[in-house]
Amino acid sequence: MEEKLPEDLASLSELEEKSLLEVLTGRFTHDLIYTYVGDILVAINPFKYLSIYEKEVSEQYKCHEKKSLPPHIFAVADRAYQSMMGRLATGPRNQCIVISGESGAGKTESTKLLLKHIMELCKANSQLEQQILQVNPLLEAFGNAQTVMNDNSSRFGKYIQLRFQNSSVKGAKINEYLLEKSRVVHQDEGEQNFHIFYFMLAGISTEDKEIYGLLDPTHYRYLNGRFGKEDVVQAWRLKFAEVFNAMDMVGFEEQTFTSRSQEKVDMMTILAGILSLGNIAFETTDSDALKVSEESRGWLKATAGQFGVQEEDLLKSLTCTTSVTRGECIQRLHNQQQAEDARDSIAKVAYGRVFGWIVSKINELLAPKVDCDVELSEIGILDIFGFENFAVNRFEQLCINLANEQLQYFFNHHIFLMEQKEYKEEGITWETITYKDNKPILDLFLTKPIGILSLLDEQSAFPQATDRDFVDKLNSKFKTAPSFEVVRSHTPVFTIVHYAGKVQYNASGFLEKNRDTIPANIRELFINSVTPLLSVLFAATISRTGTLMPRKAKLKVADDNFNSTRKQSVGAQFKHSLAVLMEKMFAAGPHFVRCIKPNRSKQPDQLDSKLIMDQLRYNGLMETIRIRRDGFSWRPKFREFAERYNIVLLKPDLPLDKNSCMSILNSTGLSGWKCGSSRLFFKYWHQEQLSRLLERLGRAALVIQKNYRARICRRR
Ligand code: AD9
Ligand code: MG
Repeated sequence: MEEKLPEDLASLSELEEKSLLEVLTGRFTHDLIYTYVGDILVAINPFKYLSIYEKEVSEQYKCHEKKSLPPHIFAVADRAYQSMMGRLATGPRNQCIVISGESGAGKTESTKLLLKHIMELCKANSQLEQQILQVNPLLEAFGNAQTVMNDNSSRFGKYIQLRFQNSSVKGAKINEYLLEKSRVVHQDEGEQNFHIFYFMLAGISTEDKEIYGLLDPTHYRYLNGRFGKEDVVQAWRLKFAEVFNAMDMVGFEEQTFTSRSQEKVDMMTILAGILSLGNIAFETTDSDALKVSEESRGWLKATAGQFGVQEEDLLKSLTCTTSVTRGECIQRLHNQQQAEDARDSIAKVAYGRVFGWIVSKINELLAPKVDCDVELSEIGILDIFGFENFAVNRFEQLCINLANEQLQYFFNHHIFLMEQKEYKEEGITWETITYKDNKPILDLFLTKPIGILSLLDEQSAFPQATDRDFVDKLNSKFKTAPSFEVVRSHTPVFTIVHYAGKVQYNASGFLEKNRDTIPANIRELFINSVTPLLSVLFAATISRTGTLMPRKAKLKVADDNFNSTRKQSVGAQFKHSLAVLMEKMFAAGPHFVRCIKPNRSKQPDQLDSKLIMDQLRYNGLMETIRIRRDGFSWRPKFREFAERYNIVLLKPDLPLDKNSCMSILNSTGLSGWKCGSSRLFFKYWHQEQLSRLLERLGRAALVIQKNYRARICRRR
């Protein structure tokens, strides 16, 4: 089996797609879900429980030699941890693990396994370890939802940074990206709202339901009037208890004598308020004025109560916009559509704030408690949505695909450019190796002054500009750019040729989403809420580091969705977060995990070959395998090589230098290798040839080694 199912795809002599697939399929049918491509770990989602994460297994992957154990996610954690500790080859102390793959491929599960193993490695048998492990269930309850692709799909991206002093963990920090807030108000067929709503409605006691003003789940429009069957509801009930437990463990406000903590009560009340808000409907009167429909009166009252605001004030912020122009207060009445949009944007912003609060609270509680002059090292884990190409692609897909383009660039840089750099340093000629550089696509998005994002900002700054104007501008500026395609259509669409394929974007709503403003009267409404948490959430801003800051200390440019004249657009914020992330990652030692989804139906033991090949291709793995194979995959230092192969010359006490290496190699008759200034460069097949040679010499070598050791001992 070993012979047929190699653990490293880069070591295959046949590079045909067929043979790659054969290996992966063969391994998968034996439940070997992990395979290497050089240093990269490929993980195929098994969609079933495997007993490979038990304690005995994790014990083995502690400070192990990479080649000595089968490929495993724990091996990646171990390598990152050992590198951070400076125990492996030299390189930066800070490490980052980049996990990629499409929705449902297993990124979040991999993140959790990495976290778990790193906690084991640093023997952090402390309260802090438990706190760190509880972060995920908490984030998942508020940031994950059931989608057609994945029953537990992360609707936000995250970078978890674990901070260490020497070998022990001292704290953690989370950066979150692009929470899909639109899910609060709308879900496509077969999808659900964020988990927390279901957990809450299933888990809450009848008494608490009354306190929070919650009714039967099927009443709520934001949940599409649907709930779960009894067994599902039972599971949600348990999850609800788990979330509250996680909040306690992480250290959210202690329970008070009333046995309820104020912050948690507020949080639940806000969530209940969001559900009630969704049920408010509007109708026009005979006089063309807008009013809340008769059946909605009760919902309006309930929402106002839950949000802790006056009913009239809430109504006003739904039915009209107030703006101040040259000191004069101007009110503009909404039509029905505008009132519905205002309602939905209040729900989205309130939910976004609750999520932001959870993250900032975690960051506050898990911040390292060490003197500021203590230098901490870091392992970061990036779990971010994969490349998306749907029937209709919107602003969210544009941002997600830009992030993936940036990650692909990082990957290319590491794999290819670093490889090239090393050849150069060692004086080896870089031969025929080429790769697809996606820098031009990144430039198309990010270049100043006229990248796509800056053009979008420019248009967003004009109140009268339309999405069509934006696309017209794109068409005129980029019509000759190789990664851009003009689309002739009545709808405002354009195409980008991404590294992973062409994506057509529909720009309807781009300007609005990029501005993401909330009307001043809505902010005022919430600041004046008698619900303390709500008031704080709108009176404070969430800083780029993810902590809540009082409004006074607010940065010049707001970071979240404030309606401020100096507010940064969503595109600009995202561009900034990406730049910060990249800066961190480029300065760290990278590790890559490529997750692969075996089939679309989430079934165990089923493998769709075409689906696998597509993912290998746009994950950059095919290209990597080729480069690894075309290049010199094994590069031992002179000393390492001479030590291991001096046996070939039957001279174990040979000096461990370049000359000895040359003598050894000349005597083997191998060809095609190269000699650098400090190390040798071999193709993958050289290693096999040398091990066969060693095997042949095995007996003789053993005898010689024995005699040599005896001689040394006698000398001592
Ligand atoms: V998304 O982009 O957030 O929609 P992910 O994060 O890539 O997606 P996730 O980790 O959530 O996917 O995995 C999807 C499901 O696959 C999980 O809920 C598990 O049921 C299943 N899974 C993933 N990895 C493993 C594994 N190593 N062992 C067993 C797994 N099941
Ligand atoms: Mg996920």
